[in-house]
Amino acid sequence: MSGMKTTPRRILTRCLLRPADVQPQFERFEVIGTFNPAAIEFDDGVVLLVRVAERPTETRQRYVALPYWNWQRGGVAIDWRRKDEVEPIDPRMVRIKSSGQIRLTFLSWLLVAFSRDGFTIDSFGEKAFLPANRYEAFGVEDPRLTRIDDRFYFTYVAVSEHGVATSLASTADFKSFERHGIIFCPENKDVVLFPEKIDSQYVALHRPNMQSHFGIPEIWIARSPDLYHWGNHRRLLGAEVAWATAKIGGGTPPIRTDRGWLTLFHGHARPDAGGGVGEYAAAALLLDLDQPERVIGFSPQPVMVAEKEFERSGFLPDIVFPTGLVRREDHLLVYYGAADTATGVAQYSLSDLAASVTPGDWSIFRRENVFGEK
Ligand code: MAN
Repeated sequence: MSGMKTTPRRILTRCLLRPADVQPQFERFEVIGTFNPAAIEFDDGVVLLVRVAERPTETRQRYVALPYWNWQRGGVAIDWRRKDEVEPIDPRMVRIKSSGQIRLTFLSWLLVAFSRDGFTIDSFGEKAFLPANRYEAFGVEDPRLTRIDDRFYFTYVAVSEHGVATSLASTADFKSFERHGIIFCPENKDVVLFPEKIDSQYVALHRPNMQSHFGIPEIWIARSPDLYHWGNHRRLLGAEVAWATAKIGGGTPPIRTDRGWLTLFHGHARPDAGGGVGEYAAAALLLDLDQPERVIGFSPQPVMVAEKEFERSGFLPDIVFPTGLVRREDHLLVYYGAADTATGVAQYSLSDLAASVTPGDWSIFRRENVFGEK
């Protein structure tokens, strides 16, 4: 392996939260996932917003239970469908044969959790962030928290029969939340906000999911004057990441470092054989501080792959999905979803992670990454 950068080692890994640690929110439901957490420094500790996935405990022979949020009545409901009416896709979803529509086998909401030391959960917040409108009927998922001035903003995925969109909400205290509506219309997820304005504009990474299949999903970058209206869209990263052949997406909201904006992104390779969902791994990306549309470099190989038992087995095995980054002096705490089941935290040295990034030989992509160039 001479000439190759060394892969940064995890200094420490902890499983922070498992489904058994959380009470279901809905009657006659069970928690099957506590994963993909947003995380940010708060009150001398860390606050997390954890995606909790629940499914009905009742089973009926020859039927599948498809839970949803009845937004008109404001409560959870179950759509029982005959098994011969649906086609199973993977543990997460089925396709309704008559309409071709996809439905989830679970419903997600967001739980507030507090940690003083960053490695253990001390308490949960009282207020749950539940689905609330027609765009959230199949759940609210995968939040990402960014502090902008004195307010905590979080993007989250709103899933419904209208598609997979990304919405924005905010809070000052994690006791009450304000919804700001959809900021990226379907299909778009993995939206992370930068913590500072650049040239008086907010900046976000996002991941449009094209239906046309001209290419594979890529990470894009956009700017906004007010967090609501997004424009100046540019494609940032995709096919040049050799190990992310099926999907790539933003992971953690970026943090400012001497070398540039540092963020972790995830990538997904299609499994060799049919059946499984395939591995999700993560790597570091550095963007220019003044012009984040310019990629300084990325780690050519994943810096984080599923290796611990709780990452290798669960609802969907072999998944690490970073969604939060907290800096502790010269270390980073990476908060992530493990196997679509649990929440983990992994500690890295900041300089190790930044050193894994190589500009590499991808000059052909550079021109289109420069803001203003065609
Ligand atoms: C994918 C997965 C699921 C998620 C849906 C809708 O299938 O990420 O976990 O529920 O998208 O967002």
